[in-house]
Amino acid sequence: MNKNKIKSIEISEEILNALKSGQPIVALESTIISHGMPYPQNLETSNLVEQIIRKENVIPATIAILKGRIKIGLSQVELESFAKNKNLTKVSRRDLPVVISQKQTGGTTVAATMICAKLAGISVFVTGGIGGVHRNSENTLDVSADLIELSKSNVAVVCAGIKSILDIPKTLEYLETLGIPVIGYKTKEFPAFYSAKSGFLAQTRMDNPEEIANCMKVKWNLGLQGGIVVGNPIKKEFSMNEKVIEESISTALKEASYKNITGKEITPFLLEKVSELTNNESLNSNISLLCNNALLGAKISIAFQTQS
Ligand code: PSU
Ligand code: MN
Repeated sequence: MNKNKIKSIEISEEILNALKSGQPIVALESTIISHGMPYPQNLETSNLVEQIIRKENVIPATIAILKGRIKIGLSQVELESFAKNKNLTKVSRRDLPVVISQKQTGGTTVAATMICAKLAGISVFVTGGIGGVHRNSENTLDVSADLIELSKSNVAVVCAGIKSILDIPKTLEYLETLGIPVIGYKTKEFPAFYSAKSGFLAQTRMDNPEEIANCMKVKWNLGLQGGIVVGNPIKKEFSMNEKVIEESISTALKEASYKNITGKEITPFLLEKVSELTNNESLNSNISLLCNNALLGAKISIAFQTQS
C-alpha cells in the first residue's frame, strides 16, 4: 500500500492481525445501516450479523467512511454513533473521492464496499440485496453502479438476490453482459430478496461453499477481473407473500414518480416506503435474510482461505 492510501484507510487492529495470519474475513456494507434500516434496528442487526460471523471463527469487517477516512472494522462506539447519525451520505463509487476529500461521513453501498474491501485485501462480502437495473430504465437510464463495480473488483458478493423494486430480468441480462458469474445457492432460480422465487434462472446452481470458493479461485486465477454474485434465497418461514410485496412496490414507485424522486435517493426511498406499507414485515424479512447471508458468507470465506 502506498502512503496516500494509508492516509485515507484505517484498518482495525483485529482485522490487520487477521489479514497477517490468513484468518478468514467477511466484509459488510454500511448503506444498509445509514439508509436501509431505521435506528435502532440498524444497530441491532449489525451487531447480530457480526456475532453470526464471529461464531464461525471468521472476522467481520464493517466498512464505512468516518470523517473522510475509510474505516475497515468499526468499534462498538463508532457503530453506535454511525447508526444514530441522521446526516449520513450514501457513498457509491463516484462519491468516494468527494466524501473523503471533504472529510464527510457516510455509508458505503455495495459498489463502494467492494472497492474498500479489495483495497484492504478482503475477498468475501455479505449484504442483503445488490442494486440493479431499475424498472423503467429505458426512460431513466438508471442502472446501479453496483453492477459496473461487480465487473471491476475481485470480490464475491453474497446477497438474497435483488428486490423487485428493480427489473430482475434486465439486471440478470446486464450481469451476463458484464461477464459476472451468477450463482444460485442450493437453487436454480435467482432469488428475489423478500421471496425465494423470481421466476428467472441464475446462471448455475451450487450446493456448498467449497464449490463457490473454487469458482472464485478459478475466475481470478484466469485473470478475469470482477466479482461473483451468490444469490442465497430467504428462508421459507420469513419469505413474504409476492402479491403483498408487488402491491407495496407498485404504490412506492407511483409515489416516487409523483414526488419526482430520482438518482441516488430512489433506492432508499423505495426501501423505506415498502417497509412502511408492509407494517415492517419487510424489515423483519430483511434482518432474517441478512443473518442467513452472513452465515453463508462466513462459510465461503473459510473455504476460500482453506483453498489458498
Ligand atoms: N437494495 C436493498 N437494500 C439496500 C440497498 C439495495 O435491498 O440497502 C442499498 C445497497 O447499499 C446498494 C445500494 O448498494 O442500495 C444501491 O443503490 P443505487 O441503486 O442507488 O445504486
Ligand atoms: Mn441509480
